[in-house]
Amino acid sequence: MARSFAQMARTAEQVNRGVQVPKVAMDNPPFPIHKLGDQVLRKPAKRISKVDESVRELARAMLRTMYSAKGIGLAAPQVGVHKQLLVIDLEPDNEAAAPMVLINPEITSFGAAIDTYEEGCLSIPGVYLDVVRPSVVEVTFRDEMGRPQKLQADGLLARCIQHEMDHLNGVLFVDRVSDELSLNEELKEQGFDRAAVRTIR
Ligand code: K2U
Ligand code: ZN
Repeated sequence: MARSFAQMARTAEQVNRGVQVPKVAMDNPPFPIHKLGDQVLRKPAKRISKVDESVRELARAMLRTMYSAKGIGLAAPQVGVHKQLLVIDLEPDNEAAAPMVLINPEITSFGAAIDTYEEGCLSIPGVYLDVVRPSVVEVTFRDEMGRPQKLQADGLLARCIQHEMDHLNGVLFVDRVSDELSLNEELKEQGFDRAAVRTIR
């Protein structure tokens, strides 16, 4: 049965809009963000087998939670959902820019160059420390409509993708900080338990 123009227009609108939500801070965000020390953050996320409306609804709720916390990225384990789903929006002040939804992301290659960048994390508020990571990454993923995507990222996007993908594997940026003194100092200042860090290398 042929679809009416209105039905086609609605589908097109739905496809284009994907999971866009207003980029505003809410009084009661959909999810609490779990903090360093909570074992929820250390449990690896499972692959998503089917990208359906429930996955898009989860992405919308994560975006509302991320905008409310003034973040530019958020991974599902941070809100206690162990699914391989992350959202990124590098332009949180631009309503016209669509956020990114990465489902079952995999980094297929790292560039040779490395960068140092002062990272923060919505799960470790008040702690900002330098982390060294590759400058460029190539990543494959499914988007919010389940379409396979491949992306080469550099700059802040490459940094954010790596930070969020670590969350999917139960890794936190503080695990990658090499400056022990600053790490101990900042964690103590913010009241976090140093034992909650699982130093890599
Ligand atoms: O906790 C999170 O995963 C959100 C992270 C994402 C991020 C971490 C390091 C570098 C880039 C992104 C941040 O807390 S979002 C806060 C923020 C805002 C602007 C620039 C950098 C970080
Ligand atoms: Zn984080």
